Amino acid sequence: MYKKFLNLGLQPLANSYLNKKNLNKKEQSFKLEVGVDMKNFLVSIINTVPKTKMFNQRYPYKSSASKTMKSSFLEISKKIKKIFNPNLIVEIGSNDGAFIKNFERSKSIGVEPCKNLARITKKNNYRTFSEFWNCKLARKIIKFGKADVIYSANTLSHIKDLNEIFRAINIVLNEDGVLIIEDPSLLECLKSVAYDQFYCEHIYVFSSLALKNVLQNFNLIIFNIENTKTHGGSNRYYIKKSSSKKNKINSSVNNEINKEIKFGLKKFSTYKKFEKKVSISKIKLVNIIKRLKNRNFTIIGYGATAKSCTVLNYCKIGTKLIDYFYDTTPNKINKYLPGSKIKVKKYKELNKKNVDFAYLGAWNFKKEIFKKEKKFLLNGGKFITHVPYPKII
Ligand code: JHZ
Repeated sequence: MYKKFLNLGLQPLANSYLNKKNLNKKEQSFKLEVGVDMKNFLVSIINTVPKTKMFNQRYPYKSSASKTMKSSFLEISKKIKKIFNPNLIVEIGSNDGAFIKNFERSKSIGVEPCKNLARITKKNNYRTFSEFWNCKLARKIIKFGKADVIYSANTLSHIKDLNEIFRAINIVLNEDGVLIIEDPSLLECLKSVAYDQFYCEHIYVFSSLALKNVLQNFNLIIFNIENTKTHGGSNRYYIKKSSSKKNKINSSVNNEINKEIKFGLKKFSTYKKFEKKVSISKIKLVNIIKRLKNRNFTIIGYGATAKSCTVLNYCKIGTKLIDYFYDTTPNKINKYLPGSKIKVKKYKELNKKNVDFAYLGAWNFKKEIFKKEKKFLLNGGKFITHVPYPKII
């Protein structure tokens, strides 16, 4: 049972970009509320959307759209090869192949339910199952052998049925195999008031504490945790079957859990404090943008992220405040952000002549973006962010 601590209002589906012709059609919306299960400390959105509404043949997000993600996938791939040298690696949520392409075709299998994305890896001759991850699929996969490594970044947090996920993983994983999960960290999300980590697709924002509790129901155990910088601060969990004698549990696991407990993840008051910070963040962000708009500055959005959908709709920021968004993803261009209906334009290098301020929708790639927009910054251009608190940079 989830105890509600945050209400982010009525929200459209975060990745359902609108075409010009359906701009005036009523969008589907759902109540975005977040709660915590005080038994296992799992944080989840309360009303979930059926998976086929979110993940289908029109899914726009491509992992390869950022250099940061490509290099993060390359780094972890090298590490996996060096430490685990898998004969078979299975990736759950292979998207456009940003990770799996670092492995030999004969030694890898991708799973990607969004057909438009699966088509890309299939075309590159990677074995790809365009299906949702479940036990039925797991039984199909093991015809190719059991996996020494199962890798899944930013995907398991998107699947509601944790029972089905981990039962299927147990079917596919070798007795001494390793499951590596990478997802945004709840601790980082709360610390940096990144409330936009909550949207329809992010059913869970995991903590080590919660994941440990959930995994023990499936005889799975975390043996190593790494903090990574991706997506605003994520955790990479290395997990094995409890029966496996390989891979000793190292101190990172207790260290991370203790850090989380010390921050207060076991106390409901921590979550209520977060709620308060979120409502202050909203007021401050809207004030900054309105103040600038009243002075006739041009404000655009940079990176039409799924996260932006939560911010724009929760803060009621629309076309009167933000002129348009720039994004590098072909599938989003000339479409409109859900709910706020702000147009997404094809990315052009920022130019102080026509842009004064850029709101960072992709704040998680701040470093990469600032490097790319050095000229804009040097010429007096400014960014606006709401993470960790609303400010002009
Ligand atoms: P990014 C998606 O969330 C959805 P989003 C999903 N639910 C999830 O968990 C994460 O991804 C992993 C653009 N961009 O990664 C590209 C530029 O335009 O923060 C992307 O559209 N210029 C699966 O959408 C967006 O920003 C740039 O220089 O919140 C980034 O999206 C860069 C770096 C990015 O994920």
